[in-house]
Amino acid sequence: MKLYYIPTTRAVRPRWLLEEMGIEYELITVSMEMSRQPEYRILHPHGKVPVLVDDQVTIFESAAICTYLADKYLEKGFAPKINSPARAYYYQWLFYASLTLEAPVEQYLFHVLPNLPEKVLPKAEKTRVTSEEVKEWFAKVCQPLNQLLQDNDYLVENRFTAADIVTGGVLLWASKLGMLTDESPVKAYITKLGQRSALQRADIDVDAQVD
Ligand SMILES: N[C@@H](CCC(=O)N[C@@H](CS)C(=O)NCC(=O)O)C(=O)O
Repeated sequence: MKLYYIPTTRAVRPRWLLEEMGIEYELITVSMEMSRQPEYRILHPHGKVPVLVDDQVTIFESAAICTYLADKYLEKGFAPKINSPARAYYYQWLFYASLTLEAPVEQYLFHVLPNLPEKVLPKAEKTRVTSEEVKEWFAKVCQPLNQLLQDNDYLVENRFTAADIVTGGVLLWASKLGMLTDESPVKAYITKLGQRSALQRADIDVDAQVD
């Protein structure tokens, strides 16, 4: 199984899950140069990470990879049983993280923080939006999570699943960007997730430079 990867990106999410499950994998760090090559574009049409290659499966999108892996190794216990009621909530949080929660975080990174290189986002393409506006949007989308996490340690069946990795991955990203300042159940949840040894192993190359 090969995971195409860049440290500190969304590619950490499937790596985190692989570490949680104790599955062996080969990590291939993708340089900017490699991501432009036609051979890489066959794996990922936009030249991004992560990509997972597992026998006949070549799949991109971090949440899809995590969902695939958790199902493939269902016996490891990182997804609720297929067709169980918990499974509906599991899907809810996986989709919520990718479609609702990540939007303000991406907006903050691209349009509020000043230090993105011109080649990543030309100044002319920056949207006029204030830090407060985006933080307010983010706080609003965090509300259902704060509500749930008031009485629960994890998102589904109150046990750690791949939904915590995908949602937690977005929240950890938001936290690193400085979007989460006030004490809240979400903040306590992120602190707890950050203490997981599998995440620490997956994020070990946090300071690595990739060209
Ligand atoms: N929705 C996709 C986003 C993929 C994505 O944007 N990956 C970024 C890293 S977080 C990337 O590969 N950036 C490198 C580049 O654009 O060259 C996912 O979750 O996998």
